[in-house]
Amino acid sequence: MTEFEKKVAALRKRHEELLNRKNEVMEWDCSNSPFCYAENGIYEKYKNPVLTAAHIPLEWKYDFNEKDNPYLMQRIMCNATLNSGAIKWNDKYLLIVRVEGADRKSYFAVAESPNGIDNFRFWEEPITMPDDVIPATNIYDMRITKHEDGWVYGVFCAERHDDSQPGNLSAATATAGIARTKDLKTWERLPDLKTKSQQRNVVLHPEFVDGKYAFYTRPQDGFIDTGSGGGIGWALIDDITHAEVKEETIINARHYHTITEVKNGEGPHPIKTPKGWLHLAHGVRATADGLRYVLYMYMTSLDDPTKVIAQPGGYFLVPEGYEYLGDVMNVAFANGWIADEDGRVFIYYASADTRMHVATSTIDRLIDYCMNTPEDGLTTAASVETIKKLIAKNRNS
Ligand code: BGC
Ligand code: BMA
Repeated sequence: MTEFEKKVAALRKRHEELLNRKNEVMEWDCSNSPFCYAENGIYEKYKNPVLTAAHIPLEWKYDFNEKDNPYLMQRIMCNATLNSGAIKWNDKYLLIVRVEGADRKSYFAVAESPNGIDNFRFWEEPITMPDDVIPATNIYDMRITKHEDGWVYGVFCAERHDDSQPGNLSAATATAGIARTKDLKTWERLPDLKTKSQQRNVVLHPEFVDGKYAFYTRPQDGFIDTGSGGGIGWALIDDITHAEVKEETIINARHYHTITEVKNGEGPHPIKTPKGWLHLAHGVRATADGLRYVLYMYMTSLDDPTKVIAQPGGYFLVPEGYEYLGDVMNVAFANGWIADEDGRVFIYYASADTRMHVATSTIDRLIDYCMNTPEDGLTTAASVETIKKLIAKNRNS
């Protein structure tokens, strides 16, 4: 073996070890402040992330020809694996990962695991996503929906420079891109969603409603600011191949001094349960240190998916410990989850726009959480009353 061959073999061995690493439920630990993982009974977090930039195939980074790459350098570096859509597919747990290169361009790639918590492996090549009429500069954060029309849809954010402000390099527009597939390999791009405002976090509901396609939307005045956009919206659409939002109603509003004060957005499409649709979403508030992204849940009615029937107060999941650290600090974001036949739920979330994790729970636990967590009373006085009610109940039981 030449020195080069030895180096390649060592590299491949380390990579295999990383890919084969077993994952374990994380011990809750608050003794080692500030790395406090607080037990909540609602879900389990895991020791290792399920995907990092180091998981992508070595062939995507290295030129393995000794003559052309004698130093065995990475020719194309990878920055992060984050906000992933998720779907159970031929008994495997699949993530449609947002992979971000060192060049800040995101692309989609499928990673597959036999059990949903470890051994995620990327398929051989990233997804080639066809462009809409006006090509996007960047695409990211796909929500995947197996629709009852028989197609699998991916809805994602397509970002372009806002050419109406030529002097401003940071002026951009966010639009919902729509594509569909039957095999997660070949994608047919449909025209982007037409709406009055900019849109991020658009999600396709899995069922027809009144014979129409239904979208969760998130109207926003600008590229970053939601402005008058009041929260998570809902729109019915006649033709998915020319999708246009004519009427949009806000179904999950933002509120002053809550976790959703600045923005909120639907996560993956909701899970249907006998008690209602279970929703996972993100809420954003401003801090002196920038925006804080946390996850929260709510439920809507089976008869009327625009009607909220449970709204547990506060957040559901936040970054903890090393999850705070990364490209964009203080961010937990989720756009994929899988409800298994046995009632288990795999919640895929990214931390700090850097890596992917899994948290596990069950449909029953999540319904219990949604139905029995007190609502946010929106003031300190109300929160104290809520706590005192619980104390009184515990006194009497
Ligand atoms: C980034 C996204 C981010 C958005 C708004 C985009 O350029 O790629 O990750 O959510 O800006 O900050
Ligand atoms: C948003 C999202 C994500 C990202 C987050 C934090 O606007 O759409 O892409 O995780 O910002 O940077």
